[in-house]
Amino acid sequence: MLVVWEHPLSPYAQKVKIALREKGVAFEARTPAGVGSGAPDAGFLAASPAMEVPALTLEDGAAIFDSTIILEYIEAAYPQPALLPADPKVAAKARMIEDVMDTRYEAINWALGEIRAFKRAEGENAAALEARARAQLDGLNAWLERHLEGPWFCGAQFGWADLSVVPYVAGSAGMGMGPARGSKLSEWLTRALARPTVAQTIGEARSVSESLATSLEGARMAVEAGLFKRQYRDHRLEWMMRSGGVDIVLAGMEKGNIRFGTELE
Ligand SMILES: N[C@@H](CCC(=O)N[C@@H](CS)C(=O)NCC(=O)O)C(=O)O
Repeated sequence: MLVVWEHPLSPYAQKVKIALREKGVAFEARTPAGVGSGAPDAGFLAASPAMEVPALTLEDGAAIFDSTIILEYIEAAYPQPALLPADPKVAAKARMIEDVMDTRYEAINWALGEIRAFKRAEGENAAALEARARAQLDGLNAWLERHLEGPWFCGAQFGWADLSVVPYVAGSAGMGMGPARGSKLSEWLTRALARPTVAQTIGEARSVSESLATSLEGARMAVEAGLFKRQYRDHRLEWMMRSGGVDIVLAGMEKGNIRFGTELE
């Protein structure tokens, strides 16, 4: 059986699980020990040298990392039902939406987590960063609404674009930063969350986040002590640098509780 290396809270992993569920492909979901700490278990490292979830291990042992590459594999290996629109122009639109979500939108949700869960900023500093995040989310939500052309992003069929948007918009909504009530995007979110494949995947994330809430103090202390190093890379690092979080990055480097992208060997 396929193995999906994941963490239920990872939006990238959620994309993959929704796609497999839409296609009715059975898989075993495995959360690697130590994921996110900077020192995960060896079996996972073999599948994902960058130490990121998701990764997919095939029946013959071959492994694929990166959610977009995994989605491409799934679409080619299990073509029905198609998730990527047949029209090349519409397919490109779906991929552009995915890219915006994976880079720009994800960075904002992630930064909110750093501020709230890991207390990287407090008081006025936290309020200023949150205000930037709110303004950026409003901008992205407006951009998304301009691309919403029917019940789903690419028309009549739920597909690649929708499954790429829902983890992130559900994530910001879960932090009280969702789209405006009654907006087109909020109605789309309600529709998407009612879909069984999405409901199951987001439900798994919500139950993990409820149980994590009780152990969050432990995780925070591990980060504070530098035992758990959060990954500041790519768009996440850029978000901090341009949204007022330079001090957070510098403090994290000093305390040794942040790290950058993994160097492959
Ligand atoms: N480009 C990758 C990004 C995956 C990613 O960033 N995953 C995060 C979880 S949301 C992760 O595993 N980070 C590793 C870490 O924090 O150590 C993809 O699309 O799969």
